[in-house]
Amino acid sequence: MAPRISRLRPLLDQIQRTQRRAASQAASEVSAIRPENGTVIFSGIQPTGIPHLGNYLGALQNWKRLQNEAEPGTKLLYSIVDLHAITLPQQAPMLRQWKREMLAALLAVGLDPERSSIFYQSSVPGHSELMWILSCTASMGYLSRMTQWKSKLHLADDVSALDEKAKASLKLGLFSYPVLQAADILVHRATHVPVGEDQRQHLEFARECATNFNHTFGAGSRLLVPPETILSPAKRIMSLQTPTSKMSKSDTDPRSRILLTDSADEIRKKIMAAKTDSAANAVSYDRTGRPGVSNLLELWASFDAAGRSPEALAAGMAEGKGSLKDLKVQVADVLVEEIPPIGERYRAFLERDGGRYLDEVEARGAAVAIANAAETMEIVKRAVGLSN
Ligand code: AQP
Repeated sequence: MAPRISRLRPLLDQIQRTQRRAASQAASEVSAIRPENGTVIFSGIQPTGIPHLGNYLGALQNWKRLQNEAEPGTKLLYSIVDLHAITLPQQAPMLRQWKREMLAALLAVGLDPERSSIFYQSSVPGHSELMWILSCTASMGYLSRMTQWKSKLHLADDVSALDEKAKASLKLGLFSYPVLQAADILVHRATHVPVGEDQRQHLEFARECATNFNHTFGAGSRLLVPPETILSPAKRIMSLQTPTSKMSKSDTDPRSRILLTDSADEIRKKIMAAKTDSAANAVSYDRTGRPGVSNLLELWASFDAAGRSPEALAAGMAEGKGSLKDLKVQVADVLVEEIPPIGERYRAFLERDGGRYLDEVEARGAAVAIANAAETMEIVKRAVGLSN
């Protein structure tokens, strides 16, 4: 009997680890909170292009809601994460331009610099300083199982960092991206992090980094704060051209995404050209079987004033015998009402005071973030033995 159990031991351990991880993940996720005194909200976005509908529905809309509902005493920190952007090759003039454009876009969606601190990640040295300290205890095995570096390099999900294929293209910065992301969150002692569903795995890693650090250097006391994830109600928004992949700034096909700066005309053209399927010319919601049609229904539902679900919208269309073309016209109409006003505000912010307004907003946000990060770094350095 004993030898059989010992053979099963690795499997049992693995099952227990998976169960523990699922339980801890469920405990660390919420769909909405009302920020109150003591809450610290942090989130980031890469300056790798103009934000699209996926960024908006998966993250930015939630950032604005949290800001608008925050009670006095809540800290709101939103970072344009330029150090993350350079984990893939970037042209320097383009990166400089994208940083400013992202700042203008965040203001255009409704972030208010009087209430939210908006700053470039590279303006706050604490982010990279804490990253180094965390990377001294981060597990290569855990990082190797992360999916983002594989999807960025178009590698299979089961590839390991030591496989020949991965070694040929994988850079250390891209591999250790989740450690920097953990540092971004932990250096600000964020209690809550609003992100899209695609970031779930990284947030779990950040919690693990905080717990490990507290265990190693603080005898279990809360030197670093394990953050809770606030998942946006909008699921992952998919590419309009390949609806099995997520909508992304770096997709080479510009027709795959709706930018927050697109004109009404551009929006209509992209939606009318969206890939659906030839299963039927009627509308039905089936995320696995009909990803293109379901993505359009989800976009519509995300803006529906009556709050109807994608299933309810599909049922409503089927009753009226709506075709896929009718669905596209409907989705385009909804988006044309919502998106172009954001683009107009974006252009006004870019030009305000000859561009100086954006510099001032960033400098103010960075000053708050530098002071906030410095408090954590003092605690961390003392705990590790780097300072007295
Ligand atoms: N398609 C999506 N659906 C829902 N949420 C999304 N987010 C991104 N794409 C979708 C959320 O947007 C926030 C900022 O993301 P990011 O720019 O930091 O990085 P990303 O997730 O890698 O976004 P992109 O657009 O795909 O950028 P590139 O092409 O540069 O990698 C995050 O909260 C993310 O969840």
